[in-house]
Amino acid sequence: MFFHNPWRQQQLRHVVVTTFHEKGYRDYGKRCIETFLEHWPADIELLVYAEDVDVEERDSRLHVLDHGEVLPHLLEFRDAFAGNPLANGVRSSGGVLKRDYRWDAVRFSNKVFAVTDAIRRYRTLADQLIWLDADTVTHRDIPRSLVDRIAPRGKQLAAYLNRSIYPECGWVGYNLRHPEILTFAERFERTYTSGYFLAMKESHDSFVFWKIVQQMEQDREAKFKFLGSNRTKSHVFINSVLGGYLDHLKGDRKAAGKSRKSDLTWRRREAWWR
Ligand SMILES: [Mn+2]
Repeated sequence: MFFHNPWRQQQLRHVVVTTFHEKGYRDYGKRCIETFLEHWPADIELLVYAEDVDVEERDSRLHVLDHGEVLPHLLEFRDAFAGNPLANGVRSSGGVLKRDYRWDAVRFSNKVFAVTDAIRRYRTLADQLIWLDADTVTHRDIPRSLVDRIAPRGKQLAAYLNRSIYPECGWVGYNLRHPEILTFAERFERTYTSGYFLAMKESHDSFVFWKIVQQMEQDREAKFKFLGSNRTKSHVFINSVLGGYLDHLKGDRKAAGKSRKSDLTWRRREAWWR
């Protein structure tokens, strides 16, 4: 006989999504896939939006989509703003042209259009969609209970790595059962396609994500789950619960294949960090 146990949280269905281009595949994407297949629970699949690159790995848990084929809105967006320096990270400051990722909407739009496509694609097939940057390495078996525990539930539309500035969007858990999830996806995409990002203080995906979720919270359309810390400014990913299982190779850490010990704000005991 089976009893319904109200204390036991229901097991959720999860899917993980990422994207990379050819160089990214060689530099970190391949390792992201390999370590995913090695350390993630067997019932969780990885969806990859691959841009002009053949992914060599074959696995029943790995699904590869051709970026150029399935993301027509991204290609239209890039074409529309290709000639606009303001959309490509170049701004004039005191008469001098400066490059800065904070305004490189075209570069970071990859992530935006991939995640919005994945949200629509998996809307009825999974409960949580986890965006995971391809410049991450999974270094230890991830317990299924952890993935369930940190997932957004009920009125929470997403679970993200908050910090004192815009969040770290290398990991974002989206609640596919939330009634406003398609509204979120629509706004995320439209901020770019409409050109509205040009009027914003910064236009990379993390900043735009932050502005949209803050507005949704203020308008009481959705709540959110916070996986980070408001006291941290940088490296919130590896200093959160996620650091026990994953590393996030930001910037030049990609070449080293590992974050620096000095990136940790507290001592981690896992083998990876020793
Ligand atoms: Mn990253």
